[in-house]
Amino acid sequence: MKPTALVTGATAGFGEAIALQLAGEGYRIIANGRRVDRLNKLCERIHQLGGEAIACPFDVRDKSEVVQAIDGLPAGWDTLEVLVNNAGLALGRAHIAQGDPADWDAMIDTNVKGLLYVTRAAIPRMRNAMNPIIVNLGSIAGKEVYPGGNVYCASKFAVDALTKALRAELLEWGIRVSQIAPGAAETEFSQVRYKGDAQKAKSVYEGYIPLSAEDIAKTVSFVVNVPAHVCINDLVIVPKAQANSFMINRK
Ligand code: NDP
Ligand code: 8X3
Repeated sequence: MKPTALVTGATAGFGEAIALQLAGEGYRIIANGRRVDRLNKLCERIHQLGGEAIACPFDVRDKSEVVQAIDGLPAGWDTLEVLVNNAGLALGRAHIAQGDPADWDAMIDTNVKGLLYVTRAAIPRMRNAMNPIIVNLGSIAGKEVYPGGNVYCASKFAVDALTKALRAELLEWGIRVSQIAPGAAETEFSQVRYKGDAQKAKSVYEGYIPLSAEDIAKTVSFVVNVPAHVCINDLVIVPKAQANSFMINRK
């Protein structure tokens, strides 16, 4: 049986590219996200390319929806070799003093609690897999804070901490746990962050070449496909023009 990968947030950006990359390598894909039409299109595309994929729509913030969906995976799709915890978002760039608590709730509920709900539900499905691995999408925002990053940064610091905790706790079961921490990548991320302000979103990537979703998909592939005795604990990847969260060399 070919190995199976559950990818959260596969309707756009990194998740979609990761699903396509892994499908191209022979993984059977369980594609998650909330936008069902996009999930169906992604699965159709994978089928046309000769791969196997099923849509698994749920909101990672909804504890019972997560459990129902993962417990209810169809026969033949219920052993997971790979879990990619990718679903996530930033909302706004306000300082804490002016921040919107609804944005804070959404980021913490999605990036932190969502990752926990999905991981908890998936672990029993990974225990009997051949060479299981969990890949968490952190961020350089989880390595250093920047003004206006506050709660998003905190949520990604939490991903960093939870990655380390899971690695220790799943050691005896042979489940590898890796984090990929990207810098600026052009996806729908900034459109979501700036709530549809296309100009503001575009300006984030002006004057340099940002990472692409495909760059991250290839990185996930690298981390997943290392030899079975190896684990990449943490991989920070940025565009050449970016030194850290504060310094981008724009021409
Ligand atoms: P996109 O906005 O392009 O994609 C985000 C994905 O997450 C979408 O598929 C969206 O699907 C899904 N998602 C969001 N909320 C939920 C939810 N509640 N339940 C299920 N799925 C959800 O962003 P990216 O691809 O850029 O981001 C992917 C991950 O990478 C995020 O965790 C982000 O924090 C991280 N990251 C991004 C960077 C960047 O510069 N782009 C850099 C570093 C890290 P839907 O709306 O259909 O539910
Ligand atoms: C996204 C990268 O620098 O916008 O995680 O926070 S950043």
